[in-house]
Amino acid sequence: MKTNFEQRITQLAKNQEELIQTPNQKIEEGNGLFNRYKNAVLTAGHVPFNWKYDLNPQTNPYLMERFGINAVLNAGAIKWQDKYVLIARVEGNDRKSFFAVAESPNGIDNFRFWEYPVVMPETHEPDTNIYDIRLVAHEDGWIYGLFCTERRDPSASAGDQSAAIAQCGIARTKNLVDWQRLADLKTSSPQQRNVVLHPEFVHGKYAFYTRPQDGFVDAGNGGGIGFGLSASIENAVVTTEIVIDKKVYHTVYEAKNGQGPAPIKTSKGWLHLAHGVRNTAAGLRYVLYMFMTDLNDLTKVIHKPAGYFLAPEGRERIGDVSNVVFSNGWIADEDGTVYIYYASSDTRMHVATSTIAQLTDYVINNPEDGLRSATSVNTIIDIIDRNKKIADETPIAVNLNGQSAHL
Ligand code: M1P
Repeated sequence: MKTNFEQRITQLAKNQEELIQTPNQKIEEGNGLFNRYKNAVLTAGHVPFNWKYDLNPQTNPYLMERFGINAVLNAGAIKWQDKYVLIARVEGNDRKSFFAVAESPNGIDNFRFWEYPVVMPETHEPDTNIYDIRLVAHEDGWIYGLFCTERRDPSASAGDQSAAIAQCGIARTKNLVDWQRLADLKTSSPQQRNVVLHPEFVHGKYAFYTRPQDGFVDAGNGGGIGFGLSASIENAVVTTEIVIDKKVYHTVYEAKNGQGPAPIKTSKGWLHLAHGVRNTAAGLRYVLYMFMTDLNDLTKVIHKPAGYFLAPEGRERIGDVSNVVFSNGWIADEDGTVYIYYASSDTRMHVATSTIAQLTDYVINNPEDGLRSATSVNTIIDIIDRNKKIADETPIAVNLNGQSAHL
């Protein structure tokens, strides 16, 4: 006969296995651009229960959760040894984030955390909090992880316990287990988040997407996605940041924006996924948007459709920081499928799938932002007129409520 302690451990193990092994299903009704999936791919519930519970009845007679996990979000992504690998931001109940690797055989379900969380080495200046890693297999042969390292602002008064300084931490690895920490990126900006390494050398140098920002939360006079070069990666310094995609009045990125994962190279240009932020009466709203840069000049945006690519929907709207989607990881497979990993409301991870062909068509052919209501109306009228023309030339027969009609 099992003791109550043993029964509860069995239940914990069973619940966790059921969660991990639940097959995910594509939601077929898409927008022609991507498909969402029914289940979140990684949640606090996926974190191994032996990270949370002391399983010894002598030292934990109540089988009490000793280390609570609050959320699993903002994961970097990479295809590695034929597995779809996420390095997630795991946030404890204590508000501290750390990184942990989870892998899946197919990219859409069965994500399982590795045995231990990542032990990230530190610089001489210890990190208070680390989060939002971007993974890049660089042409120099290393896998890099660039992430935000946050520390208390040393100039803050004793009464101000929330003033922080965010900077870009850099680490590299060959096996995703042993990490070598390099010096934090140096730029002239007082705050840096959302820094991403470009996968190729540019003029023989390491290239970085940055996000110069005045304050910890507000972009202030800074903001925009910047771009800069550094001769060294061990002691990376970007002296000149060119803003390639700036904040714009009355858009989904009017308050701030940031590069998502590293861009994907296509025959037409580099595909970028980014997040845009605007303020509302209900607080900040984070959405994802896309653009394309020139193959020969990474500072030149050659295509940028209007508005957002993906915004929080349904249950994605609710969480620790509601009305947020954020992506810092995607995987482009050999067959052209793109797995877009995104977190909703700073709480859990999802996947959406698309293809290079669809994403390229989207960025090139969807209309640009005319920046005014009247231009939006003109864009719609143009679509209606073209649809009327095609309907006259080659009408499509449909059956609506038992009645045949032509569109
Ligand atoms: O809470 C939403 C996001 O806020 C920050 O984003 P940004 O760097 O653009 O300001 C980050 O803390 C991010 O982790 C978080 O998801």
